[in-house]
Amino acid sequence: ASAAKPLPAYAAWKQPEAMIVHSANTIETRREAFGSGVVTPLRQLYVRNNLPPPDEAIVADRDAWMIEIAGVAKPMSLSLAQLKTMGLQTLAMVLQCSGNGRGYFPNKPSGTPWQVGAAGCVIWSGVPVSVLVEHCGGLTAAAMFMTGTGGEKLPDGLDPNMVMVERSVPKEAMQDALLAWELNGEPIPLAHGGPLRLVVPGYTGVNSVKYIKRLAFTEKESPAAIQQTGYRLAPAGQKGDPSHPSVWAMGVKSWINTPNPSASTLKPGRVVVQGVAFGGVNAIKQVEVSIDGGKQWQKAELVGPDLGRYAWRQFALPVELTAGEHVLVSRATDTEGRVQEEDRPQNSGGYINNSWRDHAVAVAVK
Ligand code: MSS
Repeated sequence: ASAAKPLPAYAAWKQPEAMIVHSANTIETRREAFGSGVVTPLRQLYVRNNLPPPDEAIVADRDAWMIEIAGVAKPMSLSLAQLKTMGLQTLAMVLQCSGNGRGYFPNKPSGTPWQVGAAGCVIWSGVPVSVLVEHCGGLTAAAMFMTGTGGEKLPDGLDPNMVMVERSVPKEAMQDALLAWELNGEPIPLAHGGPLRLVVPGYTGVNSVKYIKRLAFTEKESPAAIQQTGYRLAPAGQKGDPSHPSVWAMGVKSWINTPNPSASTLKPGRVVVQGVAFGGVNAIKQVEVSIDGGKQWQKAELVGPDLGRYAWRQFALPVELTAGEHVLVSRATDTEGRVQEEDRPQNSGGYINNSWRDHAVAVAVK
């Protein structure tokens, strides 16, 4: 491994031993750092920014943060203080980058080669978007998408559409979405989108817009490049365009965190294979584990608290490992009967890698 990069100033409070710093805007949780506490501690949660984050000054007076609401019967501007008077919901969900697992694509798509750690299970508190919409008199008839705009200051002299973080999701996704001001019981740190963030449970991370300054119910998808050409499932070798599916809902996925390849030496005998599983928009029904690379499977136990359909479940299976090499894999099934795929979906961006085979863990027992 090359020399470790330091954590950037805005994320200097992260736990360095737990993180892989790919760049100042891409910081991953190490596979071996995921514990068995279900909720990912903020000091270990990954960070991904498409633009450098705004100045820390935006979280100095959180309640003064303003958001504009459009595409509703009564468009309005609201402060965070006002949002806090409207309602409260708390939601546990997997926050996962669209490109998590990109590092396992053999053709090396451009973008951060995330392994498993561009994901975490976190708890948001805020006002339900549905409550806000009701407060604003309901959606306009033309509304088809929920479009969130990030509050970054854009570089001068560039076409805003080329750089801004503005994402649209189908308007149905508003059902369980929140405008959140708290993360794991703390005011949302700047690194994770404070003072106010749109969170869209079951969808990939890019759809949960940080430091949101505008929420609009729009007839069309955002004209921003990040929506039109970025985050599209384009065939390998092709550039994304609006004819390719947008990267929206996550699929069924699981992986093993313990034991892991960095475990120095494992002795022959009993070991508890542990990992996490989630179904994107659906809850997890079961997880199977194989210690022979996917030839034979055994049902694992779902352990720990069930924090709802958008959270991940931990699984555990005690197994006997004999001396030699073992390839450990897990495969999840959601409540709709969808089984985690064996292969990754080939696409030029390296998105949505749910392949159980790619997430295998090879361990040497001696
Ligand atoms: N938002 C904004 N505003 N900006 C940016 O850059 N990014 C994305 C999201 N949101 C952004 C936003 C992404 S892309 C992701 S993943 C996420 O976010 C992350 O988160 P955190 O908190 O972890 O950092 Mo991929 O799909």
